[in-house]
Amino acid sequence: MSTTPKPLTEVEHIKTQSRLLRGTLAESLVDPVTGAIAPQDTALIKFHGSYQQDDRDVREERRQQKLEPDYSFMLRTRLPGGVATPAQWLALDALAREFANHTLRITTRQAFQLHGVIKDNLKPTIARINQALMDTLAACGDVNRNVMCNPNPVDSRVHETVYRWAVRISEHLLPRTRAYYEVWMGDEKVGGVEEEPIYGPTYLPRKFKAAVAVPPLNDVDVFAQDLGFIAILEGGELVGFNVSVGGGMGATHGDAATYPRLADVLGFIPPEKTLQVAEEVVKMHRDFGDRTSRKHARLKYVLEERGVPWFTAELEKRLGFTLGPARPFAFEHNGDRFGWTEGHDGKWHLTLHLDSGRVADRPGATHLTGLREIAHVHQGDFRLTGNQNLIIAGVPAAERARIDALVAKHGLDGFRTASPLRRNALACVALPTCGLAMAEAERYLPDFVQRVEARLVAHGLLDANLLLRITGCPNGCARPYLAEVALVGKAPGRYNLHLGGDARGQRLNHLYRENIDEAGILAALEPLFAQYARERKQGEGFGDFVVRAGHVPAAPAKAAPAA
Ligand code: SRM
Ligand code: SF4
Repeated sequence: MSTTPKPLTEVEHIKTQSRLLRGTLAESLVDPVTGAIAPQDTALIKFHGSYQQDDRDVREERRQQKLEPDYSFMLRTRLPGGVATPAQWLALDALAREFANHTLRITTRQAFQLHGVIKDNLKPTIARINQALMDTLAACGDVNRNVMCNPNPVDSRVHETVYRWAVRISEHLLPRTRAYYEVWMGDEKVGGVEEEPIYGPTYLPRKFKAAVAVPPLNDVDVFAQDLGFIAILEGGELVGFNVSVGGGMGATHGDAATYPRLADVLGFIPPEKTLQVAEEVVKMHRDFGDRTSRKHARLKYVLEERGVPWFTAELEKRLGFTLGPARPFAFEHNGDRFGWTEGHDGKWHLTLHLDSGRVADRPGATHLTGLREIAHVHQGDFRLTGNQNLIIAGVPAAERARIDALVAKHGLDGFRTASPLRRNALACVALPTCGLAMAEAERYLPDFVQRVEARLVAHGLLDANLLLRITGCPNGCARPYLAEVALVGKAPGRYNLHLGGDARGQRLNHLYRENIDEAGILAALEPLFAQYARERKQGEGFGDFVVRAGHVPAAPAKAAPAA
């Protein structure tokens, strides 16, 4: 009996015909009839670091007025490890005010996003990002995305080494096409045959994400990544990495064939094998990922369906060497540490909390202006965290007072008074820019936190380090399935409530209540908070407690090899 092969997805055809990501982007950009680009180019522009969006707050009104949607573009930088210089900050700040919606958005992958850039302004914006020695290449699309790295320079002398590896992984996995420079910088087309040695002409079946973690901090949520490198230090030196493969968060409501998955630790490699391993894992995604269904195309499904032994054997065959046994490691938490800390070199680092990573000027909280003023005087660098926060890093002791004064003047000192709940919380962008949002997230977070804080106060729990994450849909952009409490958008004002993550990024939570509104969420949490206040053990997190108390099953944790 012959079976007809399933057809490739539409995006595969677009990539095939795109002449290595050029498509008709150049023509689309100069089409004066519409603020949009041609439909096939909306898939391609992602590889260049941009998404076409429209303002969903006015979508219906414009439809009634028979106007086209209010199109604009989101731009995302590629910024390995989230390190930016003050000059780069100032360049982005200027672009935010000149061409975008007067905000900068720090993402859950340590990058910047600009929202609201109209088509005519895309080219100058991208050109200026490049002039500031950053780019947007491969920030989105079916390629390796921004490589995350533990951003904290405080504890470890090897941090600089580890960060360099994140940069090298990012650069090694960049697409080689000149399309980006032709379309955005007006470079001449160079003659000869162009090739994509790693990706091939159709790139990957889907997005690919990599991160480097430095235990005991798992602030990059390494097990949520397609590919993870867990730094192993001995005697304060980097001796290599444990390699983890097959993590991912995205799911679709009502489709059991899609699910979040934690990566598996495959084994240990010395540092000099890092790029080879990264390349071969990417190539395995290229070769084995499902190109017939976008929902089933992530590497995690290859791992889950073919199994870890098969994956490891195939990887080792391609590498030509075997991985060593995974080395012991232990993660303590996946959050940020706020306030000032002194680094090993006597410099100081100040971690600020930013609600959902949004840098804006609001009454009493002039964060955009404040960080601009800080960038003008700051002598170190900025480090974007994977938790949407910001570290003003490398401050000489004598400069601390000046930074403190600016932080206070512009209301950036919220971290000093905010509850742990507020400081740790993440929310994805969602409405009004995200085309996939089913419910509010970033705009809802402050109100929701306030309501939960009131209940925590009532139970004497305001000091609890509760990890809350909210997303406007099940795609998982704020990695909600790792939170102790997560709201996953289902419809306007309605969410699925997930409970039971471990705040170390090593255990998936579980669906606890489905499709409930705010009153339902608070009512569901109320008895759990009461019981937690009565019965929590010393140092026990809320996620661990709800599992121990049997409110949700204990999902298998990604345990570290025995120390
Ligand atoms: Fe995401 C799609 C925002 C991190 C999983 N994500 C989107 C889009 C581009 C919506 C779209 O496709 O039209 C969102 C744009 C919203 C906007 O208006 O800006 C969007 N994702 C974000 C950001 C900005 C969320 C944030 O609040 O910070 C993060 C940008 C990261 C970056 O700098 O690169 C962001 N997205 C993530 C993460 C977290 C991570 O990578 O650590 C995930 C879960 C991990 C994973 O990939 O499995 C994530 N985003 C998704 C998915 C689901 C993918 C899947 O496998 O099913 C989508 C939808 C898709 O790809 O079709 C998506
Ligand atoms: Fe949009 Fe959903 Fe991602 Fe939130 S989780 S930014 S709603 S795609």
